[in-house]
Amino acid sequence: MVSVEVVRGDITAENVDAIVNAANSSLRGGGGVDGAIHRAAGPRLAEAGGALAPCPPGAAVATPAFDLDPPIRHVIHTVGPVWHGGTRGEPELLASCYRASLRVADELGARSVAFPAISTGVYGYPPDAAARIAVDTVLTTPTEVERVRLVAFGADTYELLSAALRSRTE
Ligand code: AR6
Repeated sequence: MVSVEVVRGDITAENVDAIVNAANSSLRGGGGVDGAIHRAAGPRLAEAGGALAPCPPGAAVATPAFDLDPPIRHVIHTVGPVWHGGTRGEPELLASCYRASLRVADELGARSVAFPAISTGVYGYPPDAAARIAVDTVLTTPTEVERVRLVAFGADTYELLSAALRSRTE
C-alpha cells in the first residue's frame, strides 16, 4: 500500500526517483513549477520533451531528469486541465493526471514519486478541490510506487493537502 506524505518545498530538491511536472502540451517548458524543473534539469529537458509533444490534458510521459540532482532519475510530464468553471471535464482530467503519472512511474520502476499541486497555479483550478482530487486519486490508484510525496510550494496549498489527507486517513 502506498504511503502518502504532504510536504512543503521546492520539488526540484526532492529525494525521490521521479518528480512530476505540471507541464503544458508543448513539453518545452513554461513558468511556475515547469520553469523551475526546466531550469534545474537543463536545456536537454526541453529537447527531450519536445520530441514527445504534444501531450494532451490528463496524459503523462517521461523523460530523463538530466541535470537534476540524484536520486531523481526521471521527470514525468503531465498536462493538467485549464479551469473553465468545472463543466468541461476538469475533475476527471485532473484525476487522470495523477493516475497516468503513477502508471508511467510503474513502467519506469520508480518507487518514490513527488507531485506538485497540478493545475492550481496558472491553470486556475480551485486549490481546495484540487487537493481532494490529488489525495483521493493517489490513495485509490493501484500502483507499485511505495512513497508518494505531495509537494506544496506555498503555505495555503500545504494546509489544503494536509486537511485532505487527514480527512481520508483518520
Ligand atoms: N516546486 C513545487 N511546486 C511549485 C514550484 C516548485 N519549484 N513552483 C511553483 N509551484 P503552475 P499549472 C506550485 O502554475 O497551474 C506553466 O507555465 C505552484 O505554487 O506551475 O498546472 C506550464 O508551462 C502551484 O501550487 O502549474 C503550463 O503552461 C503549482 O506548483 C502552466 O504553467 C502549480 O502551478 C501549468 O499550470
